[in-house]
Amino acid sequence: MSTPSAPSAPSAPNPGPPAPTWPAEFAERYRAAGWWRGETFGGVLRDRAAAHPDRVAIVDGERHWTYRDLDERADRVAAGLLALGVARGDRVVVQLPNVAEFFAVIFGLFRIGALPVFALPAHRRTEIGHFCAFSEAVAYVIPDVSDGFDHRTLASAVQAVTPTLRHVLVVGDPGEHTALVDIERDPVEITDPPAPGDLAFLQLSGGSTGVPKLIPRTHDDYIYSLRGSNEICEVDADSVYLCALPAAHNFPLSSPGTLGALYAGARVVLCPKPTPDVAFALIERERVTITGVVPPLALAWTEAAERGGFDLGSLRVLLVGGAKFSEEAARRVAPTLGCTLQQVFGMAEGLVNYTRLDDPDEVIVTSQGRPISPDDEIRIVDDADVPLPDGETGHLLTRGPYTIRGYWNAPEHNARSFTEDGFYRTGDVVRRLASGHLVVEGRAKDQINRGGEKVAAEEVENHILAHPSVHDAAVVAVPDAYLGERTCAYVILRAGAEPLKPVAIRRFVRERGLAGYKVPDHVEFVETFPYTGVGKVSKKDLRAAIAAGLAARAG
Ligand code: OOB
Repeated sequence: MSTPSAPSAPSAPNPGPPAPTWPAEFAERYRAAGWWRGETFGGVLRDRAAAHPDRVAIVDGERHWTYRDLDERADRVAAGLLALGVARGDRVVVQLPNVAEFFAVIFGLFRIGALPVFALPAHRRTEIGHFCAFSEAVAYVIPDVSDGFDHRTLASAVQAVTPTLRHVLVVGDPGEHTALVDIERDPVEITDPPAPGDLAFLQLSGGSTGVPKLIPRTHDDYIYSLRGSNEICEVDADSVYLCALPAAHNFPLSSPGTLGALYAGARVVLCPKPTPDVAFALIERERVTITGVVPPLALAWTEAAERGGFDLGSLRVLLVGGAKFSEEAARRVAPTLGCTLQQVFGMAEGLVNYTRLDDPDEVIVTSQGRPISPDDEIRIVDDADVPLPDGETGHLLTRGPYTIRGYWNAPEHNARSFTEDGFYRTGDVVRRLASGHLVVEGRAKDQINRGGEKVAAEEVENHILAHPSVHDAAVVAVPDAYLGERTCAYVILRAGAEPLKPVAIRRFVRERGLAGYKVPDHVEFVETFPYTGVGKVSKKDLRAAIAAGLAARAG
């Protein structure tokens, strides 16, 4: 073993603020129950690589990485990061598409106890700038060019305004930055590895506020959600999981996802694009047994499967979640794809519900499942937080062994998003069946769920309000046959301002560096907004107005 070179830019360690965590009596209970077993991601990978080094862990195109390969690459990245001065507790924004290096990087970070901050490939200057600044990230990991977008230029712009951001590491041609392969070093002993109760990473919240919040997840709690998911989804060492959604999202990461598959010693196949032709070819070639998609993709897949042309016979389970899956669409899955539908209603903050593989068909197509853990506490309450009897529709609150007790560094927001006794206010409106299954009936949070991609209304409104001609803005969901919902921005122009076309607002938002999925699908100029009794903009009335308007236009 060689020793790492001296850190290039030594700086005082900055572990960031302590994350809100479970009170001791809960932690003890979760350990005693066997939910938290004292494992870490670095240790799990080491164990799997020792148990079956030659088994394939990751398939990325023609590349096949065995468990030994992945273990070694993670060690090499870990040694390289340490040599750069990246330390335990440091934050590193990771924005990679579905490539094998994603796993080398995150397991390298897990090993040294530095925290990946999981950005999505679609994020742009505004989001990345915020994640880097807010988390005081010391490094940012990117592809060179992905989907026609040059991430190196974005990284340069963010680095110029983020003093903590010392390193930009590039998978591919580094341009003015550093190539990931060039930092990799021979493995070194990690003297100060993270403990099972330590934070493993920061996940992104879909959010309903002006800026996205960061979700602190520990090794213990997340690994429990993987183990529980594997059991429910029957993932074992013979499974082959296709990662069709962006790997960094909580659903394909952990439900049971790539990390669940790796925990089981199974094989992960990376899908560069979730279109039926690309995904089906991989399912056929790699004999994929399980995968997960959002409802619009499930629609596209069932339609494509009806046309035939691929052998999908290996597929046993299709997980569908991230947004409400309509009963009609749900009924088409088993007959067309020849597999069991498993609905999943989860959230990056924790709680994940699954329909069970042996649930009656009616339950599978009409409910969003029940929680992973017997220790997941579900409370369904009215507007005054008063618990409702079973069967009534209300706000879903939850607490449990893999649901966070607070966002990272957000005390004021936490006071609103959690009850005093630690229940997370999901913002979802649900009803519980006698079997314990939940049916998602709606949402109380000010968010648009665009086919699984979450858009916080307030965030987009703030950007529109920055336009010099805009007096006020309100962003709401409009129903959409394909995505479930799209976004509509209602805009009031300033008195005397020149009239604008919708495209001007859309371009303005895009040019402010917001992810494409947050650019409003529709823009409507109005003279005034409907208001509620207390003088707030009535989004309910706005939603009704645009739904009626669209229906009239559709004839
Ligand atoms: C998943 O995670 P997030 O954090 O992007 O979004 C969570 C929110 C939920 O609070 C709910 O509003 C919505 O997404 N949602 C669903 C749903 N699954 C998620 N709404 C209705 N039906 C469903 N099946 O989206 C996520 C995380 C882990 C697994 C699956 C999805």
